Amino acid sequence: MESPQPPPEAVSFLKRHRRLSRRHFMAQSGGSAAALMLAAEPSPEALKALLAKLGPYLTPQASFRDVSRGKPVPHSLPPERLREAGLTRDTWRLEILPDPEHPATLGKRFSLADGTAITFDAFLEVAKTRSVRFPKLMTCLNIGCPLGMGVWEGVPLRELVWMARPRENLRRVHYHGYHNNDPAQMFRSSLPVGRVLEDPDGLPPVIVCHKLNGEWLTPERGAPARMVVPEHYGFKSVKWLTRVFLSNLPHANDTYAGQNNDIDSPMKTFAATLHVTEKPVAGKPIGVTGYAQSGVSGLSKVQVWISPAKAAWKDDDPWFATAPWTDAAILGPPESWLGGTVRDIRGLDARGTPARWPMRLAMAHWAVLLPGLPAGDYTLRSRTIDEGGNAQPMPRPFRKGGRCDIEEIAVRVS
Ligand SMILES: Nc1nc2c(c(=O)[nH]1)N[C@H]1C(S)=C(S)[C@@H](COP(=O)(O)O)O[C@H]1N2
Ligand SMILES: [Mo]
Repeated sequence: MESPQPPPEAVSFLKRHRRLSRRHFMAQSGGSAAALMLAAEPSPEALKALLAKLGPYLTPQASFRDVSRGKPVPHSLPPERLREAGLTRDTWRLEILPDPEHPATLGKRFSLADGTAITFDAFLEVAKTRSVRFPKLMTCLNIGCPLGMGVWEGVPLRELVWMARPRENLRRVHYHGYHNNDPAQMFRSSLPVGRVLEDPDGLPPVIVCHKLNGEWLTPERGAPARMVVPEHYGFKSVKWLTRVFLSNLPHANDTYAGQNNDIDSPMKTFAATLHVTEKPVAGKPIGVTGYAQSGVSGLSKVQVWISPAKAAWKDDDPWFATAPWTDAAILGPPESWLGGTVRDIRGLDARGTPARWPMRLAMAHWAVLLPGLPAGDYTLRSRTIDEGGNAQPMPRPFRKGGRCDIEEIAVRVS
């Protein structure tokens, strides 16, 4: 059912959009007739309804899309089995061990066998002084749309690594989650130790995460704790984390390397459409809204291009780089993060204002009003330009390093 009142989040989007649209559309005046019309009408009706449809900026935990392997998937275990599996906060134990095949030299180990594995209480004790939280989109390398946008909170993995007092022969950290005690079901991922110990280029740390959007992780999201790797696709963020190996292996050994996946490529920048004016009428402006993922190279622009559906395009320009794209307005950050509890969210100041916007590794919404068109069939495309000036899908167009195809949507004007 349609609700007559836009939800509060949507109202704040409208406010953000009004602010932005004036600035944005004024900057374009002096250009085409469309730009002049927009300058005269900073909050056009055709966009209002579409902006009101945009969902909340942060995805409620239960609304995340789920990517989980296992027979049965661990989060489907009944409560008693969850306890047996060590997947409740009072039964969880995290092991930190030397890799049996390529052992790092450690001063201490945390193991189930000798009763020294880390309990959730011990973990929370470290979290008291060391926990960090940061905004991040969770995106699967192989799915076209993000799974959800969250503020992820946990203990930097390096705090736990240092507790094992590594001395030498440590080049890689690999880790896996609960897998029904069946080695064939193991889902493992790995990182170079350098990335665990240090955060290059202003990235947040790799964390062992226990909270999402201010709440305990749910079983589906990987409770009691999962890895969260800020700049990588979801497969590095192993759920139901139970074991961390400190290893001298010099290369990746991720389960996800199967199926031809490129497991070293970090998150890409790309755009997708969410809403287009329904049943657009000839000569009337067409509103479009969407979202963009800002990858490791950031996001400087979102652009759209609408062209007759059957029009041929240059053979030597597969990504429409030379097409007459129109800039969209990137909407501002939400007015409220986690109900106003913005304390200690990486990248935000004490009042919740991001130091840069759009934020890297996060989502941004965008909107644009296109001039009216004659009746006919059209193809609408959107794309991003990253902070290096690369138009999507460049600089990394290969699908197995993350989905970033230029989206195409059919629009009929009548
Ligand atoms: N233990 C475990 N962790 C896992 C997975 C899994 O199957 N098992 N799937 C991974 C993949 S491929 C993705 S994309 C993300 C999805 O996170 P989400 O289900 O919280 O959205 O979880 C990752 N962590
Ligand atoms: Mo994934």
